Amino acid sequence: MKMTFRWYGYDDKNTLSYIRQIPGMTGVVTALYNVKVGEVWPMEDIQKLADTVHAAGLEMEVIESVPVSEDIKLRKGDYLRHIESFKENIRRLGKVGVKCICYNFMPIFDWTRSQLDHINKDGSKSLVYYEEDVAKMDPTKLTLPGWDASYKPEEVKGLIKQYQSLGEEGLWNNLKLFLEAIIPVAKEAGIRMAIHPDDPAWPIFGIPRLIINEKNTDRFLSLVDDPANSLTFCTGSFGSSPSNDIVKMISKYAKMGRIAFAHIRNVRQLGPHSFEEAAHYSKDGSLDMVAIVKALFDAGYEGYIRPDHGRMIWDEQAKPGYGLYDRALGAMYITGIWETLDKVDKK
Ligand SMILES: [Mn+2]
Repeated sequence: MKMTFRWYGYDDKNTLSYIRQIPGMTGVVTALYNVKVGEVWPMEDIQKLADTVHAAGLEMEVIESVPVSEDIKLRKGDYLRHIESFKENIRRLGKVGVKCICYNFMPIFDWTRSQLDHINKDGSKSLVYYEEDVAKMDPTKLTLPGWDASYKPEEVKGLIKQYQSLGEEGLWNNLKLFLEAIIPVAKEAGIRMAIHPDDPAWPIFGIPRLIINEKNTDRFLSLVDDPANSLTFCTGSFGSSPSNDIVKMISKYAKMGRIAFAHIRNVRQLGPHSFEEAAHYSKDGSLDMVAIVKALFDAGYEGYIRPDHGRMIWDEQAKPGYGLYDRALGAMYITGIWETLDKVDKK
């Protein structure tokens, strides 16, 4: 495995030199953040980003994310042009040594939480999702860091209606047609496409969500049965739902060779549709982190791992979920489990 760390580009106060100082770190997971969804990423900006990362002694083999436009997901408006842009972005990223692209197919709402600064018993702060609070939210006014905030409330309302009438089967069909267009390009560019599951792992605000459980993930992988069509296995997203057997799923997909990238984090499940993000340490949440890492190890996993959302600790001020400290602890914890498995294995 290769341990990586998300870096939000030049404005990220968690600098490349800080990231480089985390033991075992091989590279960053990043993107261009100033290009409109559906447009082509300028080659000189991609090259500059790669050069900057490489100059810091790190690799840039994973991009998270190349966003998929609502037009593509709905197959309306500018979708054909947006698909061409997406294909061109794959080709361009391949030219600077990118090996894996994370993306998602979540309608309108990216990851959703009811609160970003819930205070835990130990004084740290976490992102949480309480079903009763989400039920009271007005989805047209909702915005969270990292979301595409370019839609006005009335546009969001319109989009929700369009997804409701498209329905789950319609969305599956649009995803299949998208994959059929991009996977051959990715293969040619030497890139594995790695879809991120929907977060949380159930439909919200009455709109369909696809990558939420084992059955749907099986279906996704069969849409284009090729290693270039793979997963970003996010333990926290799938693990938001107690009905998902995370260890079974990660073990199965790793053995199939269909995990290109893994987001490893822990969650405390509070019910079927409520959870709190926890420290990576197994005892702090509901997931068995050793069993999760062991599943990858036993499958001979050679893909990328990054610690996922961390808590806010030690008074750090940062983008919710993306402070330096707790994610660095998470990275070391995962690396420690991996090293232990490796050394015990060789005895
Ligand atoms: Mn994730």
